[in-house]
Amino acid sequence: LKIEHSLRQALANGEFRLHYQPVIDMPTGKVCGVEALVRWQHPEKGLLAPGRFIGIAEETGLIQPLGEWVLWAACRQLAEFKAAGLSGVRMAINISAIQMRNGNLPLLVRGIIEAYGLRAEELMFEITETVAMEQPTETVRILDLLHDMGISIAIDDFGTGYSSLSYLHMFPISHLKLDRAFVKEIGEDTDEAVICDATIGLAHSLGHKVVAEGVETTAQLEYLRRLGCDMVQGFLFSQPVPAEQVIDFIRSRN
Ligand code: G
Ligand code: G
Ligand code: MN
Ligand code: NA
Repeated sequence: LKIEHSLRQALANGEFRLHYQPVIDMPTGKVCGVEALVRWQHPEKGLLAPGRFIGIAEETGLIQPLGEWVLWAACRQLAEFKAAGLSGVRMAINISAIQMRNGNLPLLVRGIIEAYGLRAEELMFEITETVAMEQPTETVRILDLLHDMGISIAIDDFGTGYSSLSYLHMFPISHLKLDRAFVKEIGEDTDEAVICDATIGLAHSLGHKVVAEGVETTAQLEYLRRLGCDMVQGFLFSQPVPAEQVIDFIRSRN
């Protein structure tokens, strides 16, 4: 209850921040997108990672206004990237299960896009497998509306949930984000490396692009390149950083 109150205060006081992690296009090595990751600049505790508050925000329903703030902030930042001359950078935004059940989401998103003069094609929404599995009928309906607008849909943390690729064909997805738990084991002759290989092959045969998360070494990068992985993100390139820093990073590579 106390944390719920302070989350509410934090929203009112503007204590949330977005950091951005670049997503690298494998063939060209250029930055093709960024993922927005929320942080809480707590007045006493410092910068808090989402693991500390997203769960509570979901339980208390505060994820709705927080998620809405994230959408506005990420889209405003994308408009600023473009105004600063950066092009071809897609903004990926994490969407919680609770937000996906809000039938108003497509209209809200349309309003934000229009307010900042963006194109829907410049956005990607990341949902976890578990989100997609809960209330699949309603989720499919909302995802179809977002997809019809032109927004790309990615399944996040792929491989950690319960879904199978055969089930996911119901959803209008274009990207799978391979969870970093699998990437971590690459090069060590493990089942996880085999799973990486098989997942990329299956995803491609279904027409999906694959983004590998948590790439930390050049050995992992080169292995993923040989497997035909389309995009990568991870500490090898950059941690999630404030907008000014990600702009410098993009300028230095593109
Ligand atoms: O930034 P960090 O690596 O600590 O993020 C941890 C997790 O928090 C991410 O995997 C993501 O699922 C979740 N997360 C980060 N930002 C957001 C956000 O804006 N909305 C939601 N719903 N989840 C987020
Ligand atoms: O949305 P998702 O749950 O995938 O959020 C990405 C999380 O993974 C963020 O919390 C981010 O800080 C973290 N992360 C991103 N790149 C790396 C990496 O290379 N290594 C590790 N250990 N964590 C990473
Ligand atoms: Mn994500
Ligand atoms: Na992830």
